[in-house]
Amino acid sequence: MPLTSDHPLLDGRTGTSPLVRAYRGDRPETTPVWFMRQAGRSLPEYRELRVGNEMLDACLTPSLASEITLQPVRRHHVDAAIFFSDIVIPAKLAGVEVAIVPGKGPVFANPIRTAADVAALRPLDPEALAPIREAVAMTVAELGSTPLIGFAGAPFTLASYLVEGGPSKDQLRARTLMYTEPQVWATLLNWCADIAGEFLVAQVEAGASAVQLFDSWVGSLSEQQYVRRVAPHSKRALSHLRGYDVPKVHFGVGSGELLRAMHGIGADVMGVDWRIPLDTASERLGGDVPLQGNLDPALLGAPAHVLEAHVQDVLDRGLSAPSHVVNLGHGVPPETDPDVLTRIVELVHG
Ligand code: 1CP
Repeated sequence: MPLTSDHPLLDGRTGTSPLVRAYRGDRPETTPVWFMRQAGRSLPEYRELRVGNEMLDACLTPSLASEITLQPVRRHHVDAAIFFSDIVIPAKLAGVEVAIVPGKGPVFANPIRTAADVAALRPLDPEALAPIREAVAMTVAELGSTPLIGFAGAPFTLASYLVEGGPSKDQLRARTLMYTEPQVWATLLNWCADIAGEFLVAQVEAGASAVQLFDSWVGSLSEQQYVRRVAPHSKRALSHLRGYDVPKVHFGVGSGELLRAMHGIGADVMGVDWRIPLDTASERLGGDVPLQGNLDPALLGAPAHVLEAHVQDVLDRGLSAPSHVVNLGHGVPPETDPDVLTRIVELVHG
């Protein structure tokens, strides 16, 4: 489906913004920058707003989700907002019982481990996405010419949480299921792909100007297994956006060996983690893929001159790609001094 003429990408608000231009392979006058997990615990204004509000309730209360999304844009003058939500929200809206435990992450009361568990998963009713559409619309109305990035968790990362029942180090249980019950696995990943795809469509239709598909834990897979058992489902998630002309970013932690295969699912831009320099990433991708990344979050706590040299190095290496959006190699750690992030934005823009 095409975007409507009042969508920010088409009505003159974000179509020529530095972020959208860079995502489309162009080099704007200033290099755009935003940060994964820019909303959240590094900001005192976020911590204040969260007092008395559970994480998932905040995500599903449009005024709160919108305000939290806007906070880092006001403070840091980043080139994009990323919608404040969580990768488990579509599962919750499809009726799966999940809580976000402070200091831990998403925890599922009933992990999905058998054919019967998978068969009992219900589709996501588009009506259930109403709070998401409302929050996105409210946010976009405030953002003006700053694009909003919508996002979803990719099927593998989402399925890892569902199978494990919560965060895990190596996604062992999930990978065991992948090998031993390939049919159950495929059905589960298709379900994840469809709820993620619908979540993305809701955000785009309500005004998001780009999307990012997070396959955060994909680095625990071999390339062979990724291509065979995961990539087709990630492709299915993005295929929900067929016909919508929005830039699609794909990102995974520890994905240096998988960059080419991950790009192949239909991504326009590849997010790169901190383990592989951008020039190497660009070479692996054939030199013609816009890149996003890849400051090492560990350097956010380093002395200013060390951090500044690192930012410059990332900018220099980013020149090897057709275009570059500066970001971290993974999310902002909660203990980050937010002034450091503001300073990075000034450096990149300067
Ligand atoms: O600015 C933003 O980026 C905020 C929006 C956002 C996004 C894009 C949040 C809010 N979560 C996510 C995606 C998300 N959630 C991912 C993919 C990105 C990534 O790799 O970081 C993943 C893996 C999750 C799962 C999750 N949710 C975790 C990780 C647990 C683990 O396995 O290590 C955690 C801690 C959460 C909770 C969560 N989600 C978001 C925030 C701000 C928080 C912390 C909640 C709090 O305030 O305590």
